[in-house]
Amino acid sequence: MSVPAAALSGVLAVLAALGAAHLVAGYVDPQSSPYLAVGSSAIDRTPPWLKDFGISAFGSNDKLVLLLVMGLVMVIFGASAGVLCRRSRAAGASFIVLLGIVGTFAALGRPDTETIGVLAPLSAIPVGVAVLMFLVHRATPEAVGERVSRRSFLGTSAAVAVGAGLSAVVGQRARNSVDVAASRTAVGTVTPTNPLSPPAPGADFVADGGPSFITGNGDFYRVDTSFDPPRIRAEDWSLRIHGMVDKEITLDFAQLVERPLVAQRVTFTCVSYEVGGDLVSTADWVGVQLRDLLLEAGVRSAAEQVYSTSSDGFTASTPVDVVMQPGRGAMLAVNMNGQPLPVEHGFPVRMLVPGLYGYVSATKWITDIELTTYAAARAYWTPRGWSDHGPIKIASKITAVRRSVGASRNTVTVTGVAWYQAIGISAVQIRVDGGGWQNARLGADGGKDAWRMWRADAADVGGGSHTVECRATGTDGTMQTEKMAPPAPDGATGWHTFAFTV
Ligand SMILES: Nc1nc2c(c(=O)[nH]1)N[C@H]1C(S)=C(S)[C@@H](COP(=O)(O)O)O[C@H]1N2
Ligand SMILES: [Mo]
Repeated sequence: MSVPAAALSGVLAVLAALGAAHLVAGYVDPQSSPYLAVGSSAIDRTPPWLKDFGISAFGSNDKLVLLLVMGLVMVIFGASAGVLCRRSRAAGASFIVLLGIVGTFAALGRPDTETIGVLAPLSAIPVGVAVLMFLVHRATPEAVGERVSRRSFLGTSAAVAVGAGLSAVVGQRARNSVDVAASRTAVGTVTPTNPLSPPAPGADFVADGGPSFITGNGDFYRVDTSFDPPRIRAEDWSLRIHGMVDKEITLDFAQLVERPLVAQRVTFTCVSYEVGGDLVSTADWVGVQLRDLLLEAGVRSAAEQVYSTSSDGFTASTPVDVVMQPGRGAMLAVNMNGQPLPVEHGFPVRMLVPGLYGYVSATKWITDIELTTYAAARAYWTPRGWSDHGPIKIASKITAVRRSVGASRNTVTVTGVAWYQAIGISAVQIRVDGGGWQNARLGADGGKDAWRMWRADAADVGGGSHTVECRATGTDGTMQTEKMAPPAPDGATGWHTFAFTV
C-alpha cells in the first residue's frame, strides 16, 4: 500500500466518522456533534493569549479560522492513522478509537449536551474503524488485483467521501429543523413604550467617510465563545432568577414580553477592543428593565454580583449595584434594530448593561441569573486573566481622513467616533503631526449610552505623510489618557494615531 493511498484512507475514515456522528447528532442532540464539541472545548481551553490574538487578528471571523485549523488538524490526524496502518492495522485503528474517545469526552463536557448525545461521538468510532479497515484493504495490491486496484480504490474513496458528505448534510438538516427562523418570525416586532426616532440627521458624518450612527445587524461586531450559536426557540426559552433573593422568579418568553418594554440606543464595546479597532457598534435595543425584575425578586443586601449564564455555558459577573442603579438601563433585550435578536446576537433573549464591557454584562442566549457573591462564583473570563468588573473606558478613534471638498487646498476632513457609555462625551480634539490641539465638531447627541460622532477640518496640511491623533473628554471631565494599555485585564487605553498622505 502506497503512502498516499494509506493517508487518503485515513483522511476518509475520519471524514466518514465525523459525517456519521453529525448525522446521529442531528437526531439525538445537535450540540453533541464531535467536530463542534471539540471546537467548543478548544475555545474554552485555548490559552488566553492565543484567544486574545484570535479575536484581535480575526475579529468576528475567529470561529471560521478555528474551523479551518481544526479541519487541517483532522486531515493530519486522519493521514497519520492511515500511514500507521502500513506498519500495523491495529495501530491505525487504535488511533481512530483514540480520536473517537477524545470527541466523546469533548461532547460530554459541553454544558449544553444531553447524555443521549454521547451516541453521536460513539457512533463515529465503529464507522471510522470500519471505513479505515475497508479502504486499507482495498489499497493493498496483494488483496485486490494490482491493475484494477488504483482505479477501483479511487472510485471507492470517492463513494466514501460522498457518503460522509451526505450524512453530514442530512444531520445538519435535522439539527436545523429546530426552527429558529419560524420562531423569530413568530416573535415579530415588539412595541416599546418609548419608540426611538432615528438618529438626528447631524448625528453622523457618513458623507465625510464616517460610519453610520446605527450599526446594521449584519455589520454589528460579534464576539462569543460559541462555535455554533445555540438555536433556542422563544417558545422553549425560560429564565430563572434565583440565589440571594427573597422570591425566586421563573419567566417564559411570553411572560417576559408582557412586561413594559423600553427602547434604548446603546453602543456596545468589547474589552478586546484595541485602540483604533472595530469591536464597537451601536444598535437600538428593546427589552425589559432588569432592575424591575430584580426589585420584584428582592435582592438580599449581601448579594454582590448578578451572575448570568447562557444556554451554552458562558457566564458573566455583573456588579449588583450597577444593575440596580435607577436609570442605568440594565436590560433583558429581545429586539435589535427593529428585529427579533439575530441568532448570533442572542435570540431569544440577551442581557445588556450600558457602560460595561460585553464580557461582564451582555450574556446572549441567557437562561439563568443567580444573585451571589464574587467569592462564590467566578465568571467565564475571570480565571482567564480578565477583571471581574468591566466599566467601559472613555475612548475615541479616527475612522477616515479625506481631502476636504470645496475647502482651500491642503485642508483635510477627519471623522471619527468617541464613546463613554453611561456618562457621555463632551468634547473631542485632534492634532496633526503632534502640533496644537483643535476642537472637533460633535455630531448631534444620540444619548449618553451611545457613541458620539465627530468631524474636524485640519487646514494647511502640506503634501506628504502625516499623522493625526484624537482624544475625548467625558461629560464628567474625564480626559482620555495618552498612556497605552493593552486590552487585558480591563480594557485598552491610549490615543489613536492615524497615518495619512496628502
Ligand atoms: N453566551 C455568550 N454571551 C456573550 C459572550 C459569549 O461568549 N457567550 N460574549 C460577550 C462578549 S465578550 C461581548 S463583547 C458581547 C458581544 O455581543 P455581540 O456579539 O452581540 O456583539 O457579548 C457577550 N455575551
Ligand atoms: Mo467582549
